[in-house]
Amino acid sequence: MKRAISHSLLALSAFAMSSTAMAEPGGTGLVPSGSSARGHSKDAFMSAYDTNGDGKVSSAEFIAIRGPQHGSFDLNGDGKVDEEEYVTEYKTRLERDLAERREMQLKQAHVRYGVLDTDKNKNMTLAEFNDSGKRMFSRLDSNKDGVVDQNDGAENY
Ligand SMILES: [Ca+2]
Ligand SMILES: [Ca+2]
Ligand SMILES: [Ca+2]
Repeated sequence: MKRAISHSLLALSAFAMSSTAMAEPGGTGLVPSGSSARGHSKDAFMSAYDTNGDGKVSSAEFIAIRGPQHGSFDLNGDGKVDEEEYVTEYKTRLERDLAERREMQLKQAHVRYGVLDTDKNKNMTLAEFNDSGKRMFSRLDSNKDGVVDQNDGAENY
């Protein structure tokens, strides 16, 4: 049973990762997609600027992207980017990312419910809820003394 649950949790995280990966091509290609999550990482830099996909970013390749990137911020096309344009562009991406994350989290809540509703009758009884709680508790209480405390080595359930 323990094994079955960790498999479904694995499946869950694999699902989460594939949803994120599928969301990536939705980006403009000009601005690092998902940069809000990955920050200033080299990976984000490479995926944004390595346009010919040879695993290297030459300074020419880098500069070639900067112009269109600046243009993507310049919403009124006057060749300059004011603060509002810059923040609006970011806000648009942020809201898209949050909407995708929200959808993913809700899908995961449905998956978790499926795991909790053991007999799949679309009602989670207290007994079913407690079964899941017992598994959680017993995984954390790794020395099996009936108490979860610093003497238990398990870091997660
Ligand atoms: Ca402008
Ligand atoms: Ca049920
Ligand atoms: Ca314990």
